Amino acid sequence: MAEERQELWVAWNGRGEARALGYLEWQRRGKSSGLLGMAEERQELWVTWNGRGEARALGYLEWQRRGKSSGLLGMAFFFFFFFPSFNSITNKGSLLFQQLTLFLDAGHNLPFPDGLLINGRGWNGYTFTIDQGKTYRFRISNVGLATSINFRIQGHTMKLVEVEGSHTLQNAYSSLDIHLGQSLSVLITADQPPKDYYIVVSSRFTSRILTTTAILHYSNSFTRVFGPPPGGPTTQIDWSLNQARSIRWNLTASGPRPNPQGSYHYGMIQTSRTIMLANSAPFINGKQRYAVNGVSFFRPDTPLKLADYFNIGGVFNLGSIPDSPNWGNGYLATSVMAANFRAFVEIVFQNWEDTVQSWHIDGYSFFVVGMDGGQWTPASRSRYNLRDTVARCTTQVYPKSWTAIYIALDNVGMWNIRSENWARQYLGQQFYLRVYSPANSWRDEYPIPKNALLCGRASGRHTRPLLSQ
Ligand SMILES: [Cu+2]
Repeated sequence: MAEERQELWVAWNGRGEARALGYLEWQRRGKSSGLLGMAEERQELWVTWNGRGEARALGYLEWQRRGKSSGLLGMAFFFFFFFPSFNSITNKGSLLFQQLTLFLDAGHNLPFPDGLLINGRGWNGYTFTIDQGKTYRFRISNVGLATSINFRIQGHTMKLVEVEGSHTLQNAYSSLDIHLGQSLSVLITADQPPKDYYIVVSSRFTSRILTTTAILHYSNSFTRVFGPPPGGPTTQIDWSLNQARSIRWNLTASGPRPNPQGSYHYGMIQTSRTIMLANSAPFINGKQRYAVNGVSFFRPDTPLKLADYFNIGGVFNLGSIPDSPNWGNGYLATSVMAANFRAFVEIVFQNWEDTVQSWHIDGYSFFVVGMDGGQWTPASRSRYNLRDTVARCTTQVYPKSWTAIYIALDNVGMWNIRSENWARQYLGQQFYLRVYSPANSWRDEYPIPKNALLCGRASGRHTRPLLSQ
C-alpha cells in the first residue's frame, strides 16, 4: 500500500497547455451529457497549469459518466484523486490553442517540440521529496500532444499497480512506455542509499530523442544528482509491444467492477459486431487531413448531441462512416456511426501508417484483447487474451500493426472516438459513436441539463417545457 501519492505529468513544451485546454472543454461537455465543444465554450475556460492536464489525465469525465451509467470502475477513481500544487496562470493556454489551430488550419504540420515537461518544468525543474523507507505511489500521465514517452527512475524499480482504473499484476519494471493520453500508477519504495536520483522521461519513436528529468530527493540526502541520466528504449517497437502484453489485470485484487472474482468474464461474451477502424493521412482539397476509414471528421455548426436530442436534420447522418476501411479517396463528413445500447462489440484498430497511433473512446473503458504486427484477420482472434487483459480508455496501435478491443456498449450517448495525437484529432481523425436506446429512459441516460448551452441550430430551443423554467 502506498503511504503517499505523487503525480507526474508529462507534456510537450508549452503544448500540453493547449491539449489540456481541450480536455477541460470535454470535461464541461461531460457535465452536459456529451455536448460537442463550440467556440463559445472555449472563451469561458480558466486554466491552471497542473489542473489542466488533470481532468484528462485522470479520466475524470469518463468516471463521472460511468458512475452514472452503472458502468465500469467508478468507485476506485476517487481513491486515486491527488492534486499536486496548482499554479494558476491566465488564459495563456487558450492563446496557444488558437495559435496551434491557426497553424493547422493553414495546412502546416506542428513543428517538432522544443522539449518535454514534467509538471510544467524542464530539466531538474521539479523535485519530489521522499522519506527513506516509505513507499510512494506515482501516477504518470502522458498529456503531450504528439508522442509516446518512456518513464524511468534512476536506481529504483517501479511496481505497476494501476492502468487507467484497472488493477494490474504487480510486475516490477525498470522503465515504462506511456502512449499519448495514457495513465498508470506505480509504487516506488525509498529503499536505496539516501541520495538524489533522476526521474527521467524521453520521447519514443522519434528521430530526435527528447529527454527531461526531475529529481527524486531523499529527505535525508546530501548528494545531488550528477552525470548523465539513465537511458531507455528509443525506437524499439518490439520492446514496447512485449511490455504492453505483460500488463495484465490483477484477478485477485479487490476493487473495481466488473468484479474479476464475480460472474463477469469479458472473454466469454459473444460479440455481436466487428468494427474495423483504419487511420490514414489523405490530402483533401489540397490540405493535409487525417481520417478514419477514409472519412475526415468535419465539425458541424451544431453540437451532435443537441442535433440528436432536438431532431435537427441536416447536421449528421448515421452511416456517414463505414464499419470497415474503404480504400478510396478520403473525404470530409460529420461522421457518426450507429450502435445499439448493450451490444458487445469487437473493434479492430488497423494501422497501416508508420507511426504509433493512440486511440481514445469517450464514455467507456474497453478490454484490449490483442495487438500484433501486420494485417488483422479473423485468425488473429486465436491469439486474443480472453482471460486477464486490462480494461482501459486509451490504447496504442503500433506501426503497421493492429490492436483489438472488446467493448460493452452500456452507456447511452453520442461518444467521441479519436486519435490522441492532437493534430490528427483536430484535422479529422475522429468520429462519433451514437449508442442508442429506443427506450429513451432516465434509467439509461440522464435528462439534458437545464443549463446546457444551446448553440448553432439549437439556439432558441429549450431544455425544459417553457412553463417549468
Ligand atoms: Cu474520454
